[in-house]
Amino acid sequence: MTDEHLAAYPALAERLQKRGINVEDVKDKLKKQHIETPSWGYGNSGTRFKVFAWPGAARNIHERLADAGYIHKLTGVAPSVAIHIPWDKTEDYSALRQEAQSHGIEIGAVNPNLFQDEEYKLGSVCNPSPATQEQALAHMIECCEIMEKTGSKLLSLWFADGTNYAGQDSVVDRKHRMENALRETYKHLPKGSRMLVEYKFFEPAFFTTDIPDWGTAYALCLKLGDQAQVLVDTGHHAQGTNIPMIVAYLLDEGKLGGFHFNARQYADDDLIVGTTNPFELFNIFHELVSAGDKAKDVAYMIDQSHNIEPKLEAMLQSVIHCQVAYAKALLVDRKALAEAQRGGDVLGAYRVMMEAYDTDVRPLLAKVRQEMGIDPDPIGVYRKDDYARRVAKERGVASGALGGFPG
Ligand SMILES: [Mn+2]
Repeated sequence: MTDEHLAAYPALAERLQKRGINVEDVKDKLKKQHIETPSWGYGNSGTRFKVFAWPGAARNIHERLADAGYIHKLTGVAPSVAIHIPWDKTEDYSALRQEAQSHGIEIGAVNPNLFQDEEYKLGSVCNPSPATQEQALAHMIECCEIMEKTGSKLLSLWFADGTNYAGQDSVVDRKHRMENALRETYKHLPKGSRMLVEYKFFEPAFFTTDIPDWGTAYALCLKLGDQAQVLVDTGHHAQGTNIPMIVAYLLDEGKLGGFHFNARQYADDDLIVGTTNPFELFNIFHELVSAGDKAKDVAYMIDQSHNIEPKLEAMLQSVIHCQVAYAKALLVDRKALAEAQRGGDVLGAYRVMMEAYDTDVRPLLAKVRQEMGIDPDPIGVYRKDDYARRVAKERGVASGALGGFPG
């Protein structure tokens, strides 16, 4: 298969060049793509019904770093790993940073856990109890300190806060508690770092959610300042929501901080990105490419829960799907698109998009990988390699999961 893709590259390159696409420029951009994988995606996690333990699933932060390093080695475009505190808590964060570097990766976003403590039953920062609010705030500040020590530039916040029944709590009081906690945390952000505020329309709360949508997250970030931006998790919207349009709006306002990529069929399913939603993902990347420099600091992170699929292979597949979507977006003939738009040529514009979307970019990606000095077929290498077999033997089948799952 790989040889076939590499053999098909010259013809594809010629065809693209004829369409006015600068293939060298496209390859350059693909080589610089950066997809961050989550530490929690390498350990056992699953659904509320059952967590199926995977032989070789990472049992601690050290194994999670090794796995993330392995995915980066195979793909060349996953040079950082997001961590979750306290799941990835350790005594010496400078040592953790060095350990990550020894695997060829850096520590990426730091994610505080604001949903697992007993005290958080009625919420974390929005909890009616001042003591619990304090506890949640102290944890977020602790995560800012961890950012300093690990060299992380991102504090990634998701709150499970909300209510389940009418009258349970004052929506406005909760709004004020959220604003207060974010304002206090913002003061502790390391220099040059950013706070990413994630939203989710429901779950675990089912009546009100304290940050239910991008507009609420955006309003909070506007009040906070330049270091606060919105994080778009692709699984956190009502059915039918046009996510690429949200992306375009936030990008233009300078308020798109990053993504949590995953796919869904029904709600926050956390499936492998690009499986159910490849066209949506393409349109998201089209908006990112269209935004040019305004998209230069966007953080691309994967946030998934692999329940029945092998952890490493799932992560590999996810990174590859992000590469495919970005590659296709880079092939959109922007001149032709602008002309069609100016002329009101509805279907002409649509066909420009589809010309890019329908292009088989596998030869292009195989060539990019070859030029990066890695194998053009990461899945093939993974399946032949002994890494997964070796860790299955060394680590065995771990009992227990991380317990719960971040948004
Ligand atoms: Mn998320």
